[in-house]
Amino acid sequence: MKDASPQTIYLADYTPPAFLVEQVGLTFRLDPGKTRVISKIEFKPNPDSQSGEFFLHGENLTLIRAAINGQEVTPEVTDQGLTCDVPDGPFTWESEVEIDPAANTALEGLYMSNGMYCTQCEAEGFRKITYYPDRPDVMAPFTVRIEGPEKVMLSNGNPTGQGDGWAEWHDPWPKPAYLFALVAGDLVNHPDRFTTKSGREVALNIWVRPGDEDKCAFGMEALKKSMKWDEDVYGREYDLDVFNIVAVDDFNMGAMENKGLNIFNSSCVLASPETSTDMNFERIEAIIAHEYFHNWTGNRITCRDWFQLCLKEGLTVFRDAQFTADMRSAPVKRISDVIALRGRQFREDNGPLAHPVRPDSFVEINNFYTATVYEKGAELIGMLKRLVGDDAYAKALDLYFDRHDGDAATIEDWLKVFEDTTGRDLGQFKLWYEQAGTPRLSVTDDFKDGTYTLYFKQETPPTPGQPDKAPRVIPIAVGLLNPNGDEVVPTTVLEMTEAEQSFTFDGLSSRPVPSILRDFSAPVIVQRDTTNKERAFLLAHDTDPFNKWEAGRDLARDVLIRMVRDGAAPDSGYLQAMHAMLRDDTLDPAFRALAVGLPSQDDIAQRLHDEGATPDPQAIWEAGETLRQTLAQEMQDTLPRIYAQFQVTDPYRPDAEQSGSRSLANATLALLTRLDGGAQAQRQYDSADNMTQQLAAWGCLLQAGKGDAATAAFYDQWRHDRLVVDKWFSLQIVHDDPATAVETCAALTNHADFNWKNPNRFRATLGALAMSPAAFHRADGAGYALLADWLIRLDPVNPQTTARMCTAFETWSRYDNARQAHARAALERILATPGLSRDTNEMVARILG
Ligand code: 0A1
Ligand code: ZN
Repeated sequence: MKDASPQTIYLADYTPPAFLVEQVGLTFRLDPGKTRVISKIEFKPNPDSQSGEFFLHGENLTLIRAAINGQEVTPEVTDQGLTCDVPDGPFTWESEVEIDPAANTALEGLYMSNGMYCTQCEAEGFRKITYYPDRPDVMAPFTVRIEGPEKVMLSNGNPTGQGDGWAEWHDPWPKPAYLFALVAGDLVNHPDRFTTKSGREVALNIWVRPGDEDKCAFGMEALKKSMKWDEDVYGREYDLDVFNIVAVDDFNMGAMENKGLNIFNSSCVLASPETSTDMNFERIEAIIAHEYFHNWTGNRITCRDWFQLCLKEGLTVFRDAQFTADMRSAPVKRISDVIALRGRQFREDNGPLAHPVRPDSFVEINNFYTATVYEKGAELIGMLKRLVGDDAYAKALDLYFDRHDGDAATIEDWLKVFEDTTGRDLGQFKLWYEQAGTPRLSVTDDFKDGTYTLYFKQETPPTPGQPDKAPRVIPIAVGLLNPNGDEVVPTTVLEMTEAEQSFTFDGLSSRPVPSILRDFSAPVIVQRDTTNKERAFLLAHDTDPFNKWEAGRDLARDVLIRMVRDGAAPDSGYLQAMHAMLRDDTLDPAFRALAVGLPSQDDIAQRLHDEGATPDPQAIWEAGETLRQTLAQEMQDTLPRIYAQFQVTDPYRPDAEQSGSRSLANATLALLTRLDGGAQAQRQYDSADNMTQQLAAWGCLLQAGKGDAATAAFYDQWRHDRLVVDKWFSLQIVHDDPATAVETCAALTNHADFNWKNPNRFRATLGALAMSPAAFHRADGAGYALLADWLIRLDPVNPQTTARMCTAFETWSRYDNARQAHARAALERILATPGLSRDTNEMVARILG
């Protein structure tokens, strides 16, 4: 965990492994404080390697004995692993090590969560379990025997036997060590079955702690839908006799795609109407799909090295987004994804942590599970699909699965299947994988003699280590509307390849209104001088749902920026356009709920910063409050009607239709609360029979400063449910006045239920502060100081979660000198902490620049 001189690893230094593994046999003798792991591994020299050095990774292991071909050996052991002289040709390596799962608070390797044994091996956790070539290009079938008193003992693959105090598993599919998993404990299952399209019977299980059985049904349905969808859409079938999912409470990330044994953060699988919101249900469905889809994109075809992480993650995020779009509403999914992309990835790409989708160096790979690798990685797949067309995409994917099944592949392999399928040269497209930063796409236009011309210019600002950028290929989906609002040119994909390029449209009778970057066809920032009249026109007439929403968002952003920068009053055109949109019953309620929302405070801060201004987080928050108040007044006659119209009276279902209605009703309630002081919210709180309604109402009451009674009642009602208690911690901070949110957060860290070693609770509390810009960036630096105190405390316990939460500081240099000084002091205090982890050290050093 601690490393005095962290080393940078470079993509360019990749060399193939010296030895390959033919078979792995593992025996675990479970004991919380001293588990024994006995390994028997068949190695053979790799003909593709020049190096004959036998090196096995290993960290925090006590070596008890080692043997080669049955003869005891004494390897040279360091804190990173071991080396040993080995015979020429194939040989059998055996070792026995002791590990201490109970002391493993970092949650990497084998650890304990509420008395249950659990593993997390991605990216480099397996080396904390036993000595092994812990790199993704070493793949082997595993046989695992688990010995212990636990009721349930699971590993990858198919069960091959079990008896009193033991269980055996065999995974026939060669896999890298990062996909290894073991779970053992007092678990109960929610069972089901699935028959694959070729007739294979698969036993499905969701394993949970006793008491959580009633929260598995939704996840199981999501799993079966995912299995069917991957057969129907990608022709991918499941390949084992069992598929197990386990819920654990202590987990650094959302979930993990271990072969045949997916492990989930309990927040990402357990669901019931009383305890989970509509958003929780949708997220759970997407994460179950994501992990399941990894079986082909990640497991059957894995990554050659960790620089290729986007090969599995970008593609799998893209696939899970397609799945959600098919299961629910495609436009709503697209809009939500773009909101998230701008909120997390654009922010990353425009700050000190910017890195290419395929990075070319890292110190700690755990720090590169980022929005850039995942979400921008998925955008690249979407662009590729748009450029080659749906049919060629499908053919290229078939070729990818055929050609690379069983491989540890690279981005070059991925692009080559598209080149071979289409005959296109994707050399320029590859820049998207290699260059960091969000391109700015400036647009001007011109109309003459029936010809309309669009002029584009692309420019990507410098990012760390990359001062100059070459032009990329950008698919720009465009449609044209005539002044009556009719579409005269339907969506056309323009392929921009130059730094500056123009495209013409002939035969138009009047100057059209352009709808540019439809469906958000590329992850770029469009810059265009336009009028609010034109934005309102597009909001009313655009046939592309994404750009219709985008027009409203552009309007809102413009209004907010004028309010913050120039002290302007809210623009009446915007208010009227929003009012018309809210009343438009031809529109999907979920769309209306999204459209009535405002751009994030962080988005406004970034835009102001881009304009050369210094954003004031408090002023941005106040402008948002004023605008919402003004919107509420503008719509006062409509709000009660919409609120009543979209009440759901049928029994609760977390589907797109019902959740769309609830999201519109609750967006309306938030505005209504600004007029009635919370009377309606209190009624909704008192009568709510599901978490979506209860939480929305409580949030409104908190916002109105009327939440005290509900806060106490909510805790009394839910104190036994850890996932709901996370919401209780989080909402009190998120909805607090920025002037007091830091103190509220600090007070909550003194609450008896603040189990700070649990990543979910830590994120619910400190993460909530970090997500509230006006509070976190408070002028006196109290937000920075509180987070730094806690990060310093968490780092020795859990470096991975600490390092991730450091990203709260990534925008620090946007703000004024006084704030910058406070932020720098907090960051330097973290950096000066003796024994700081490699993870946190790397993050803070990069953030400081
Ligand atoms: N591969 C998993 C997420 C995951 C990533 C990293 C981890 O530890 C560093 C753990 C899990 C996924 O994409 O779902
Ligand atoms: Zn993934």
